Amino acid sequence: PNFLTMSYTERAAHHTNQTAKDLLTLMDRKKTNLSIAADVVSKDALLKLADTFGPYICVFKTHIDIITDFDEDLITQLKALSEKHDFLIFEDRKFADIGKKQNPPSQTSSLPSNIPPTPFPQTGNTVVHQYASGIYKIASWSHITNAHPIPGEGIIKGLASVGLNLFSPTTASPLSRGLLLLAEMSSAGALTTGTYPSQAYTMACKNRDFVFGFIGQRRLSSEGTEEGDEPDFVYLTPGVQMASKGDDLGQQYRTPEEVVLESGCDVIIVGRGLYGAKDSKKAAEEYRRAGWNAYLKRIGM
Ligand code: 5FU
Repeated sequence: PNFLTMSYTERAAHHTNQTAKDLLTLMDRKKTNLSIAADVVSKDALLKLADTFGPYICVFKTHIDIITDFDEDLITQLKALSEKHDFLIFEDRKFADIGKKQNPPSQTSSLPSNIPPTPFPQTGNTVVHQYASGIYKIASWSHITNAHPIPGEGIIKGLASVGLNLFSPTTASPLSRGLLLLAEMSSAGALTTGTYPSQAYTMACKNRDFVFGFIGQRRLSSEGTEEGDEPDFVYLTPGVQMASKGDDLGQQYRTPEEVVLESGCDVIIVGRGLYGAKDSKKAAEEYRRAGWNAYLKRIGM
């Protein structure tokens, strides 16, 4: 199948991960492939961005660790806004540490008996805790998160042991999370070159229950896969702006057309181009329309 010319909704059927299905159908339903990079440092500012840009976006991208006055009420309110405006939350955590423990059985049995059991400590290591625990408990509220493939496949296994085993505390129904691998970065001099993206691709293919896409600058080819056997992935692309070509710290910008039409990516992630604009709603509608028209052109509509 040629996923490039297929609608998002048609592609949803080619995914097993529930978050991927939810995202792809949401995009067509809401007619948007726009995501905001909400890089603000206070709770109020973050919630304001979610409420202002919520109607225009499919994904609200956070860096939760830059919020100076983080509290649990922020999460409660953000979740409510995600339901009100129909968008998914993506914590851009860029996990990059070890996943599975070398030797889980002996570690488990050596736990002192006065330490109460916690949901995940026996099966994984650093990223398991970073995803499930700490102050932010990312897995409990973020539909999507991402990881660098640099530590090897164990990072995916570790994160999946959390993200695919969650239950809603209120309804007791499963909450299947989704993971994106960082195949390429937008910044100048990024080391994600050579065989790096294709190795990320191979890792993703082996873990499609959890990994449903990439952060990247172009749709990756699947050399070596049998014809008709090619899996689909969703591509979310940062480094998008229409008015500027970059910043003074190495960010490199491309337009929605370049990203969606020429490079075959799916979701445009825009930060300063949106929250830096004088007229938020006008900018949101411009980026939404540019991204959406590029998609319609791509699928021949
Ligand atoms: F993985 C990446 C990447 O390759 N480039 C990025 O810029 C992530 N980003 C994020 O996208 C970065 O952390 C910001 O949150 C956002 C870009 O914001 P901008 O204001 O549109 O440059």
